[in-house]
Amino acid sequence: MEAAAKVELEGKPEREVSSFAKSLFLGEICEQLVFPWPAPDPAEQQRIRALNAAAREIGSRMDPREVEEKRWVGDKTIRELGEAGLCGLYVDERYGGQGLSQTGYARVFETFAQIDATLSIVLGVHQSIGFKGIHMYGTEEQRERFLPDLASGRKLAGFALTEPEAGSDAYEIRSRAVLQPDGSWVLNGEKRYIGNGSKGDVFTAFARCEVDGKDRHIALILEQGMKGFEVGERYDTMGLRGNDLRRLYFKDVKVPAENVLGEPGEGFRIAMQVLNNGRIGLGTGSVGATKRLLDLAIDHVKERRQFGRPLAEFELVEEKIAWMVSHLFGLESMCYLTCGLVDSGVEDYSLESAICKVSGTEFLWYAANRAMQLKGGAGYMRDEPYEKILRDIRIFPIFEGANDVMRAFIALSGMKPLGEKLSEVGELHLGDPIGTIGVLFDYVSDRIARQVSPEKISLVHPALSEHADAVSGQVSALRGATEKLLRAHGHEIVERQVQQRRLSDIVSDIYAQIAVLSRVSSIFEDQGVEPSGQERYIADTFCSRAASRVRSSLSSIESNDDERMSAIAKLAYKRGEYGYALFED
Ligand code: MYA
Repeated sequence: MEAAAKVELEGKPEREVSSFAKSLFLGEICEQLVFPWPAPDPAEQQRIRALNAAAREIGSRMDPREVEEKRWVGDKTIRELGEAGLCGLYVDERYGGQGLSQTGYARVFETFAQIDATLSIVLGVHQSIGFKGIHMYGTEEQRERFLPDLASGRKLAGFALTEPEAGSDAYEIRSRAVLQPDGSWVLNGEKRYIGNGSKGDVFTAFARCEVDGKDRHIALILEQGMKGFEVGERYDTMGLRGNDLRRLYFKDVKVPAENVLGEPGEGFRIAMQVLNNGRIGLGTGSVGATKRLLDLAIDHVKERRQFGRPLAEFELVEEKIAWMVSHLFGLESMCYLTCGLVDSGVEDYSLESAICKVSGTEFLWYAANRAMQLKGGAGYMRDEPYEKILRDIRIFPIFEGANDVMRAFIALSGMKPLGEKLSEVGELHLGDPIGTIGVLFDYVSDRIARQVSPEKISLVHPALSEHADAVSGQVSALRGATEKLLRAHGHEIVERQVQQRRLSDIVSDIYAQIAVLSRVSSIFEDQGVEPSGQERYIADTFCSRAASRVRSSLSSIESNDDERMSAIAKLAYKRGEYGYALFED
């Protein structure tokens, strides 16, 4: 387990929490982690502005339709991006990078996302996941050997985890590396859906291996040109058509010992840690992409007149725009709070990044649909950007952890500390992890008094205390609901995915509200409450709506038709078709 963040809770001894979001499931709000709002580093701001300006300038010369036709963003574009410092944003300056914080990195990625989804994915595969492992876990020698070329864009990176039989169930990869007497590894296997496939020079690849007689995972740095490393056929994709998505084949590839990343056996942890980071990028990328959609939508509804007035004046149009603005404010707050947690050195942000990924990618999808709806018939035409945006972003809720799987992950790993806590006091016994997600609990029916009383948020600006109190109540209710589900289902909780989804949605909405409260508190403190009326209005609106979603999910945990839905699906599987014929065919 990663190092835990130590938090001094008022009036209580120092306690350890590994993650802010996980503590919410325990009914605790470790507010020192999220208040005050993480202030951006002023020295970094200038550099980010310059990098964003360079990105826009290069982007303005790129024609996204041409990229689709040629099916690549262009080697020249990559070269220019590299020369402008945009291919090694977080890489330390001594390796030729920009040394940006997670927050700085996210801000530049917002710009990429506003230019074109394909561009952001090519660069995201390269930096967010491709060589992130080398940056995080590489030895000094590996960093010196690989990072300068990667940060300058002279070389591109890729991330090779997914296999034909291991998509969401990433633990079950079958590629295998076998240790040789000379310390090298021989790798065999196959990967699929690998971005930058034929363009990449360096790949972080994952395989099974044996360590001390146990079956584990290993992370390897593969280089183009290694004997037996073959790039396979290209996929014909619905969107992101300029992303070079390929199969990779490993046929007795000899990987020298100096290309092992971290320790043999640590591979799965490395893969997950890299993905935790990548998932934040999809959240902040969604923020950037939605800003562009909102700009397009506002321009259109102000301009376009029907029934004698601008579309902007119709209530249903206002409702769509207001939804986009207020939800974007919540998502942006949540994503940048998460970046702030990473920058402050919190090591376990796995739940927060999964929350950003799920919330961001789904919000972006609905925002794109609504923006297109507002554009009317014209929005359906291919000379408008919407159809390409919709095709490009449709994969976001699927890759880097399918959202259903991420929801299960959020709920089950959130529940785990409470399950352990209850088992410590003799209420529940944790079983060995089995099943696909690997978090199981024994059910012991005896009830005892709760060990943890809910915390109240005290660091919020007084003008927001009403929402802070409401959120504190929701955190307490989240713990109550989690405990109740654990008691009711015991081991079977891993099978109750609809309930898991509700817990995941609740914790996401709580986290977003806390992020908004932290952000707006700091605005009030800097600028005063009176001049910040608009932010207050947005915060009020976002928190009230989020609170109502939380209430609705809590009530569905209590009372639902999950069993009926399950039965209907089983009947349909049995029939193999819809089966309720209204007419004779
Ligand atoms: S890349 C490939 C994407 N693939 C995935 O994301 C795979 C999804 N599956 C999983 O994440 C895992 O299999 C799950 C774990 C979560 C389901 N952090 O028994 P377990 C630890 C830290 O639960 P599993 C792509 O798509 C866990 O605690 N640790 O494992 C290209 C346990 O440790 P311990 C974690 O049942 C996209 C151990 O692992 C995490 O297999 C390109 C085993 O756990 C975690 N998260 O299920 C995108 N999870 O034993 C480009 C588990 O110590 C991005 N563990 O208790 C570009 C961005 C740009 C944006 C631009 C936008 C416009």
